[in-house]
Amino acid sequence: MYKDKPNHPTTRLKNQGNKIGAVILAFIGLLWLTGILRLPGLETLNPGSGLSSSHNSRSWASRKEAVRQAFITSWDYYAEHAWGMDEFHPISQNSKNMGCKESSKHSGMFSSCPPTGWIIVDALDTAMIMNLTSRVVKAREWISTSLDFSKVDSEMSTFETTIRVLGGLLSAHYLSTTFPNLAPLPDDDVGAKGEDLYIEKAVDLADRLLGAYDTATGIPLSSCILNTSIGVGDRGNSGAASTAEATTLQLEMKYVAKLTGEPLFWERAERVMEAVDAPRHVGNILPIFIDPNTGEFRGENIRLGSRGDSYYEYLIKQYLQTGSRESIYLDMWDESIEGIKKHLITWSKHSNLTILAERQSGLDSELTGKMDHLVCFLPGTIALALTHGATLEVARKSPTWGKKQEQDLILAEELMKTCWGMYLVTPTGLAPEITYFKLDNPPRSWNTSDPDWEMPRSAELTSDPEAPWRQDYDIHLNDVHNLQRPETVESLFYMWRITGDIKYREWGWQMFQSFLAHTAIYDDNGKVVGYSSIESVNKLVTAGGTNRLIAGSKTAKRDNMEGFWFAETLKYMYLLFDDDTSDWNDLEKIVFNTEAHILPRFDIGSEGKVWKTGWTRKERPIPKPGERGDSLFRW
Ligand code: DMJ
Repeated sequence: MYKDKPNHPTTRLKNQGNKIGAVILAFIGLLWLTGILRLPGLETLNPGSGLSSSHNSRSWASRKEAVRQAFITSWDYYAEHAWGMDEFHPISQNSKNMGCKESSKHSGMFSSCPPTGWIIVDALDTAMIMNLTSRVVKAREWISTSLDFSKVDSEMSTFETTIRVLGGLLSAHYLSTTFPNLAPLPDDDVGAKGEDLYIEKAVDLADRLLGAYDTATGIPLSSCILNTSIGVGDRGNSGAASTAEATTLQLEMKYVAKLTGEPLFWERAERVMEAVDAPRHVGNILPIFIDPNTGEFRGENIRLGSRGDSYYEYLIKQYLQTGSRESIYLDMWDESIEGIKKHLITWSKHSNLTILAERQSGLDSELTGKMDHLVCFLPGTIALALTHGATLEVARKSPTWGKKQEQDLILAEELMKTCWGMYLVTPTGLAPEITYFKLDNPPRSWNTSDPDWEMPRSAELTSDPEAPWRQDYDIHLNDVHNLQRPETVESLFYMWRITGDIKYREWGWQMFQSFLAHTAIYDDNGKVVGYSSIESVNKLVTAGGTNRLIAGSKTAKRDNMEGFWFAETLKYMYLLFDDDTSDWNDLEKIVFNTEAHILPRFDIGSEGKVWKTGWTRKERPIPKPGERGDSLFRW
């Protein structure tokens, strides 16, 4: 649903109540958050104004608490006005369920289009790790009494339903059963409504979703009607499936198989990987559409943005999920990363920023210097793939660590910086949905022939408003919206945990403050009641907008609070500032699904005797001289 970009912003401008009061309170709030103003009796936050401010654990705990408060505010407002509904529009206070066409004020009536848990289930594991017991109890009660997939008769996205709802239920099951001290249930609630609630709902949902996999190739159709378990092809793209969507279901289905002992879930998910790998696409980077009936790619648009992104993410995460036993997925990841370097990486014209570009008409077509915000998951995922979740310090002691690994680390660091620059370059401090970059003509490429070649390093992103690096960022009018997306903070989280470089935490804190300043919505008394995606990261609506703190409260809002604001953006922010060392928070023991739901790594049994990879990769066809893939050509 969010894979189709760009979204064209409307010119909707909302009057948000008492503007003067809101502005004053926002300003006071910001002063408080930045530590300039300290109210007696309240735990104060460490000043975030200077990036070199103190890094003691108390300041990080305070910052973590500030994120928790933003989650509570968002959750409580949703609970007050749209409890149980799938979408929430916090300014109008309208809401709607997935199957309904119109949104309206919450009536509590679900009969015509029942709810799917789109927000509650997505938000649940974040509430658990934040120890928000009463809210978790309320959500659990709702899941028990109001979530019934057998009633959902609308076409649900196979991918989104899997990553958000199935992933959320599985994570809730894992956390609540393995770590009962997280948001512990009150004594008199033990066993209420069935202790197996989350897993029962998850298995029912997974079973219904399998209907989408009934295709000639096993590649799932893009939608599924849950009450009948019937798959529906994407009408908008002549039935083609999105590559990322088809290949971002495996962590969830394999965990269901592991929990239930039912191999069908495993086999169906795995068969998709075999089908997608079968054409052995040149360069090991894939076009973003594939035909579920023939298994052939549709078109040659190759990118790591929408419809391409999480294919790559789930390669390395599948390898990690099953205890690093399924080397096929590591091979596929390794080959893909080499393909990405060779065909998609270039550098910006003025400041050598590393750019993850697109080939919109195949590997022989020109590079387009365009980065969806979605691609910013990659730096963190590269770091995860390099160390498998260990710290860099430990990973560097491994005998397999060498020059290639150091080079990939630089790639991750540089891409991280480019993504951070997307935030730094705008007046709101928030990134747009899509950014274009000025490239050389012709664009530079990764040097694969010279073993001594060093990757270009970028210039410092200085605060000078005239600094040349700013000229490299080119934001088009259609792409100026911000949907509260998580990818950059997701990568900051991995980069911080793995490298231990404090700057990633500081960048995250700065980013969080920008979210507070520019996405908050207010009630008539000027109190912050929630957060919304915004129309433009560039436009401050007031005159005299040099004062970001004041002007920021008047960005035009889109009137939507996204599920992934709860599930991902606030979760990764919280974990970025979290020093907890529990197993559920240990990157070597868990994998996050693509919606940031926490799943355990597990053993597939020695030599895969219990669960195993049931397929091998096909031989790559030998290209004729001059054909693509020939050594004179490119592979
Ligand atoms: C999330 O739903 C998932 O992370 C998905 O893989 C793509 N991005 C959105 C949020 O931006």
